[in-house]
Amino acid sequence: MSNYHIKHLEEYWQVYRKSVRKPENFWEEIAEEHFLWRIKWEKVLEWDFSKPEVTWYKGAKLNITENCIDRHLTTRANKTAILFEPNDPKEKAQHISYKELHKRVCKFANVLKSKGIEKGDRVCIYLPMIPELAVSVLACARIGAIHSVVFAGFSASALAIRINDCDCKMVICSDGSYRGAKTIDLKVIVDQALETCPGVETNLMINRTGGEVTMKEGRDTWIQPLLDTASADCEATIVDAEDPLFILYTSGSTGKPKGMVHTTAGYMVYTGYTFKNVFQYRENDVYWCTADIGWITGHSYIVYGPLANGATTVMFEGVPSYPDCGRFWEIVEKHKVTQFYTAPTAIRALAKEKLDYVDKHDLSSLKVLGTVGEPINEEAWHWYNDHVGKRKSPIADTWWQTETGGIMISPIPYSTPTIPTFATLPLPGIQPALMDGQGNELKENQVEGRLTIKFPWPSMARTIYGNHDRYRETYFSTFKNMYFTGDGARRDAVGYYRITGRVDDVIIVSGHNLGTAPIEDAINEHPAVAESAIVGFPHDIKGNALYGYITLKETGEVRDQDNLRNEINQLITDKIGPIAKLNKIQFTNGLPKTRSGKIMRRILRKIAEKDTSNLGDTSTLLNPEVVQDIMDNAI
Ligand code: 7RM
Repeated sequence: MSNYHIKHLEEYWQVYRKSVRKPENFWEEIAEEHFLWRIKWEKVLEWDFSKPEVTWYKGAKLNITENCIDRHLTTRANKTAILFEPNDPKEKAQHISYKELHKRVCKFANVLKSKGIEKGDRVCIYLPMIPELAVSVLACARIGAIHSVVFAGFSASALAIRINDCDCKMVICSDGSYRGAKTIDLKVIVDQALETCPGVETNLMINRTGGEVTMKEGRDTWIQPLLDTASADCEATIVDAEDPLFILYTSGSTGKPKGMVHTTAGYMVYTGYTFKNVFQYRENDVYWCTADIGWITGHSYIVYGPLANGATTVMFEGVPSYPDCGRFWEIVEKHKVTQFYTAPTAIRALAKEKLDYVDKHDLSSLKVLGTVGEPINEEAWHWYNDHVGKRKSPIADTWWQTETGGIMISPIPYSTPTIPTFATLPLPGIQPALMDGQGNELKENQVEGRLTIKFPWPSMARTIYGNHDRYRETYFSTFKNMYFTGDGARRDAVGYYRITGRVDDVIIVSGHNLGTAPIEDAINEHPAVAESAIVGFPHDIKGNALYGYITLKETGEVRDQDNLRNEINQLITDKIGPIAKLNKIQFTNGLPKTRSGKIMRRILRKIAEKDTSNLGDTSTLLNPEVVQDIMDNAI
């Protein structure tokens, strides 16, 4: 029995049972067989969720870049590690071999050192999806510096908060970025942010767009001349298993973002293991995850997981709609992509477009599809399955979080079943539990509750940077001795999990617990609907009533809105019951979304409650302009 490439459901259960019966043995075996250590661990796991303190591979010494790069040089030196596809389809793709990647990372690391960066220092990386983003992340890891990547769509104020929260000494940015037809002057944003960041000594600049920039004497430096003269040898700094590898900010229930701290050994083992298993990765595959490295999905499943396996990982600079809505499929055809991993929001956007955009491309190279980020609705799942996968590529609906570091609940393609809207089964080593509101575990099947994890896994975040109390409060205080995910889930008759969404999205209407996701699913089945979001608002009789924000497909047709409202409520009545009917329906031009495509229900809730005095910071939204429009037309 192999822990990798599990081949059928029975084998999954064998591996799974083994993994939970003796977790230490399981994770020891994987760490031994598949990774490179300078010194092995004294103990696989120590943990205490009440503190909370978790230590994996105590005493082990390693460098993650030796695992992701150096060890492949004997067998894969000329194999493409990073396949860069630029924003402009006319610009040539770059095939960066493992040998070349090694050279670029070493040179970059030497430049960091020459600028005074040492083990443990924090470096903020604010870059578009260009190869230097991956290279700079790896260069930090090479010398034991802690990278904090901030998505290069965030505003100056959002960037400044993140730089200051973890006291970054250095920023790495570019002059600008290309996104579709637009060129964005990133340096202007960085300049503005740095006005309030006194701790930043150096700003290393990468030339991408060639736009005009003002350089601040003593602080700003172009990196290229330094790279040209830097040595291509850089001894990897050996770090401790539990030394921090990176900080990544995620939004919380308050305005202040949480700097999740991930450490080295456990993160490496878990992302390496899950990458190979979930994507059924084979040696000559071309794997593509469309996320941005500014999110955890990009950290774990564009950079570290694939490279730890010696894979070819695609990095795409652009957007799915440029130069037209067939771009994803054109790239799949061009590079013969075998695994394709994207978000439901992208699938829904592309499913709105003409089918011809998909159908005209040869997608026969695809073997495995994945989704991540949100619950995927039935309609989008079927569109993905029918038109992209041609019903022959299983879809891994992967549930996980910034905090979990890696995929937690997901089908294993070609082995365990896939079911629309179900993330299905926990991966080996993961022990989920569902809890009721009173803190009791729901042990049966066919139950719905709050999703928790009972036992540590190697890639869990260890703390919130500078605020361990908030870490304990947020994740370990709701349920004793358990990690609380903040999500709700249902377990069906055979034990498969369906994530129903954040539990803060549960609305109690006349004493009934209603999840927003199933109602939205029902609405989205209406042929005129593109997207919807449901929130609650106070109601004299029901306690709460439902307010629906609905975006229609753009067909140019004029529709009778009252008629549509009736049809939508009829659909809800048919699918869920009259209790879930909407009291108010507002048709919108768009829904406010985070940059990673998650609907910001907090803002919609405030508008529904007619409390718009304090909407919080909307500058980090993908589309801040829709907020005003929604407020103006609120019911
Ligand atoms: C990887 C990532 C985490 C939150 C999580 C869920 C939601 C993610 C799924 C999902 C249903 C999925 N990290 N979520 N994946 N919900 N099905 N397959 O997205 O930190 O940015 O977000 O995203 O609510 O708690 S994240």
